[in-house]
Amino acid sequence: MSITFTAWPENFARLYRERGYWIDEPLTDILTRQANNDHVAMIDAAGILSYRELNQQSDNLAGALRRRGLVSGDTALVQLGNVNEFYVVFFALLKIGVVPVNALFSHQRTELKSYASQINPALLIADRDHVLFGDDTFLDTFLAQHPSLRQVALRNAERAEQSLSAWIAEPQEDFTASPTAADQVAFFQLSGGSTGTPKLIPRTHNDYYYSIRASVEVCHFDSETRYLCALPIAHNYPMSSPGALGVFYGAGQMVLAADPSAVVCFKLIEQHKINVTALVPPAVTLWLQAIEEWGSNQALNSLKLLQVGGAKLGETLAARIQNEIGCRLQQVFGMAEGLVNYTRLDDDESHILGTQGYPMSPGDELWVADEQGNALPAGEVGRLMTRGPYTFRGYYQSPEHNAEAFDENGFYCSGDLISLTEDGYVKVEGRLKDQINRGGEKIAAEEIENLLLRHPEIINAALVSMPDELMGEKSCAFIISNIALKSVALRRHLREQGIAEFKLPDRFIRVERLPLTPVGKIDKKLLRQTFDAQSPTQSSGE
Ligand code: AMP
Ligand code: DBH
Repeated sequence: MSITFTAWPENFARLYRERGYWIDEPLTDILTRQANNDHVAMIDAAGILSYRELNQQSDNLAGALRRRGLVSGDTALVQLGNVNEFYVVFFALLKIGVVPVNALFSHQRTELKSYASQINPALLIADRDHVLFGDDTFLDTFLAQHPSLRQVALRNAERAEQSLSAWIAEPQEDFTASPTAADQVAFFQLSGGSTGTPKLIPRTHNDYYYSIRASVEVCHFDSETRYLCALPIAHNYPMSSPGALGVFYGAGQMVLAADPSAVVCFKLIEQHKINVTALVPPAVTLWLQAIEEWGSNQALNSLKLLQVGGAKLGETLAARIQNEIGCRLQQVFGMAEGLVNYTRLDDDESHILGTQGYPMSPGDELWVADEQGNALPAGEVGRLMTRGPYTFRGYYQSPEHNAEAFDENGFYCSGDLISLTEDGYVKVEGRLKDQINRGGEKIAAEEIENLLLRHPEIINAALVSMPDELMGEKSCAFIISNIALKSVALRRHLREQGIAEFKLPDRFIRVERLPLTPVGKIDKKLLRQTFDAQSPTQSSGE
């Protein structure tokens, strides 16, 4: 059985094949074409895997999963951090046509439950090192709540029958892969979201493989590439822009960092002669601070290219990269839904510093819409509308949301406000969607508001962004309650619901009433103006 999803209309599918964007090969081809390559593919804190080993280990695991009854069309919930096993698991699942959701390692109970209830997974792969899976308490409840789960494998498990590493070590000869068809769903990507429940994005082999090949071409990844993956491994950006899969496609080498801090990364860059990495803007600021503090960028000598994306990079910060880090900058404006824009390696300085690049594929269609849906000319700010060979056509099982997110011609409205330059470069100018971009980590306001409303003393709540020098944006919850509530208590309430730490509001403000727009919605624009007049040093009102 294959997964139901919104496919591209037949005439588009034909066009994308004719133009060579869709090649009808599974994503596993990225690895199997290197099956006899003994060069290093991947390095984490625990070990090194060559391409041959990565391929063999994923064959082993795929066989082990088959023997345990997993079949094509099943789904899996996976939560692994920046460890080699992530890609052993990813390829193993694709090889047997099992469709995964890769949760972020920062995700907690609420996110995992939401994903599981959307996909009804047959398999759970998790890590004993994650706080939720340190013992069996959560696991037992989770299994009871999701009876679709038939198998569990744990990294660092004590018992062999649940041990991911034992399954990976099960020898497997003459393995024949049976991935899902190339025009079917390969895996689900996670949306940053703007609604109450986190949405899933079906990605097909054809569309995702194309986004990787096109990225590799734009970014010149090849066998000389030594890429540091310092962002969360499951995120679309380090997976595909060109990310780990781009490294594998080019037969380069990837090194995994536990986090993007300068302390961790500078050492790895020096040790492995890393020449390219991808960061979000706040990490760039911290790297520049570290260079100032330590008085040297010596450790970063090998670094040739720094990709920055996930949130808007200010021009002042951008300008410091070349001088102080001593490498080229590439801006990356992408989304798990598809469209990725890059500044090109040979662009002039004004484009690299002042724009977020332009779409990576000539097959990408992009225009700017006003509120009535009319196309706006260059220079004017409006909503980003896009469709193309690797931009999805619908969130998984979300007909109502899809009706709003797409126009009648299949253009996706990302909720970003942009303008186009005369020569077709994108500038990100703001956002319409009800989301906070906290240094690249996206928070759907509605998700947090719903959790706040579960508090017995909270009558109403609105989450909005407030400017922050380091993170770009932080989150502030305006709440109406009959009694004063301490922010520690409110954070505890949210933690008890089990959500990722980055989603906890940075500040709480109690108000008498929330301002409304003429149509009766909470006027978040007005709420955000609270911060316009404040200096950044002003203390938080709690
Ligand atoms: P997600 O839905 O989590 O994949 O996040 C995608 C969103 O991140 C985009 O729609 C933008 O709002 C934001 N984003 C990504 N890259 C950039 C960038 N370079 N500049 C500004 N915003 C960005
Ligand atoms: O923020 C993103 O989601 C993102 C940023 C850069 C992304 O998905 C990508 C590149 O592919």
